[in-house]
Formats: sequence, structure tokens, C-alpha cells
Amino acid sequence: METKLKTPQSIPSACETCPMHNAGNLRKLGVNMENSDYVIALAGNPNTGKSTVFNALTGLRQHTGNWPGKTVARAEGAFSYGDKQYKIVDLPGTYSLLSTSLDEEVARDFILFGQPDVTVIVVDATRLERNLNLVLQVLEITDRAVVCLNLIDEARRHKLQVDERRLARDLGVPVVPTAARQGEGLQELLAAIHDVATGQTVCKPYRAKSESPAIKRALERLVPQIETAFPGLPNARWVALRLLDGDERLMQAVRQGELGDLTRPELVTLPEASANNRVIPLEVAS
Ligand SMILES: Nc1nc2c(ncn2[C@@H]2O[C@H](COP(=O)(O)OP(=O)(O)OP(=O)(O)O)[C@@H](O)[C@H]2O)c(=O)[nH]1
Ligand SMILES: [Mg+2]
Repeated sequence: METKLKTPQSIPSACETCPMHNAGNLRKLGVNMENSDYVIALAGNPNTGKSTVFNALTGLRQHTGNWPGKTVARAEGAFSYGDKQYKIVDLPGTYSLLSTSLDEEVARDFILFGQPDVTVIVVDATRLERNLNLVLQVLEITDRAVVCLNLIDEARRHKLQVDERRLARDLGVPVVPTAARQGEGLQELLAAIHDVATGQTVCKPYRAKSESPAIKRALERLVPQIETAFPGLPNARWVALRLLDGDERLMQAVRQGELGDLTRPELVTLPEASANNRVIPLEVAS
């Protein structure tokens, strides 16, 4: 694949005066999450740099390290960019939204039911193919996403080239190359998040279209029933597909009426809400 990496140095000079590309425009707000205009979720496979992005944007010190599975609970922080304030939620790494381990459920429940305004999917540019599985799953359930193509420095070092424009076209969402540990590409990431959150960028996420007539018929019956039982539930179609697939966790959520609870914003933001929605306190970096 051809490379056309966007680095801060390659931004045309006219853009440098634009507030959206001004580095001073990011304000790290730590745990000050009052008055946020938008909620951003950070999703991705384990060890792709989600917490590194989170720390860079909030000034907090979420645990990072070079092994998978460090983040086991949801962590929340805030930043402002342009004239908007954002609450950002760092999630445990997950390979799939169909998984059953507790920390993976934390991520899945938030992406599915927390109703983030933008889901940023952080992917490892050196393991793109493996990471795309989760990207495609997230794009099945949300229209508003940005792919953060992280560890681009490592990809370069291994002489891997990623055509991010082509990837963005194929996926139907913005793709931003970053090296989060060095802060590279974060301004472009912020601009992409801002544009999707405010509706200036409208995503057209790639979705597999193959559906057998039998599944189509089942969905036609099941989706309205789910919508009636859980008014306001986003992604009723995805939930229906999971139920048809025999997903135990979602069956339990339907039986216990938990699906409705998960759509209530206060339950996904308060630490004491449930084991699946626990939030850990964070230190502010000095
Ligand atoms: N070279 C390089 N290393 C990075 C980059 N971003 C993050 N890292 C490193 O990658 C490792 C994993 O980063 P984390 O931020 O902990 O990853 P995570 O996705 O939060 O991991 P889990 O919480 O375990 O899923 C750390 O050692 C980071 O310093 C990057 O862009 N380039
Ligand atoms: Mg982490």
C-alpha cells in the first residue's frame, strides 16, 4: 500500500493560523467533566495506545505499559478543543464486541449503550488486519467514529506503509495516523473528533450487506419488539442480530430489563452504578 502520512509538519501554512490546527487550542481539563458538550469513547484492541491518547488529551495518568490488559475499568477525563468541551472515556482493550470477559464487557457495554457522541477506535498500524475486525464491529453499531491509526512510528520503522486515505474511503470514517507517545498527529485527531461530533463530517460507515431472507424476516419482527420494550435504545438492529445469534449476555440483559437501564445516561456515568460501569479515580499529572 502507498503511504501518504500526514504529519504536523505537512500541514499547509494557511492551516497553521486556523484555530482547529493550533496546538494551544487543546486544554487538558483532568477530571473536570462538568459542562461537557460531547462524550468520546476510546475503544480498540489491547495495547494499541488508548490510555496514551487519553493521558495526552486529559493530562491524567491512566496506567500504560507495553503489555495487553492494563486497563480493566472505565476511566473518565476531560479536555476542551475549539469552543467545545469533551468528556473522554478510556476503555479496556477488546478484540471483539462479542466477547464475554468482564473487562471486555465494560468496553462493549459502553460502546453499545453509553451513547458516546464519537467512538475513537485506536488501532495498531503494525497489526492493521487483526485490528480491523473490531473496527468493523464498532462500525456496525455507530455512525459516528474516527479511526486513530496509532503506532505509525513503529509502522514506519518496520517499513510498513498504510494508505490512510484509501482506508478512510473504504471504511467511510476519518482515519488519522498518530504516534500518540510522541504527540504526533494528535491535532489532526482532535480536528477529526470535533468535525464528527459537531456533524461537520458525516460518516458513511462500511457495513456488510449480506443478509439471508430468513434473517431479514426475523429482524423485521424482532427489531420493532425490542424498540417497544426498550424505547430510546440505540442499535436495536444490532441487539436483535446478537439475540438471534444466541448471545447469552444480551439475552440476560433483555430478561432482566437491564438493557433499558444501560440506556440511562446517569447509570453509565456514575461510578457506583454497577460492577460493569465502575470508574477508577485518577491522578492529575503535575
Ligand atoms: N512507539 C510507540 N509506542 C506507543 C505509542 N502509543 C502508545 N505506545 C506505547 O504502547 C504501549 C501501550 O500503550 P497503552 O496506552 O497502555 O495501550 P492501551 O491500548 O491503553 O492498552 P490496554 O489498556 O492494555 O488495552 C505503552 O508502552 C505506550 O507507551 C506510539 O504511538 N508509538
Ligand atoms: Mg489502557
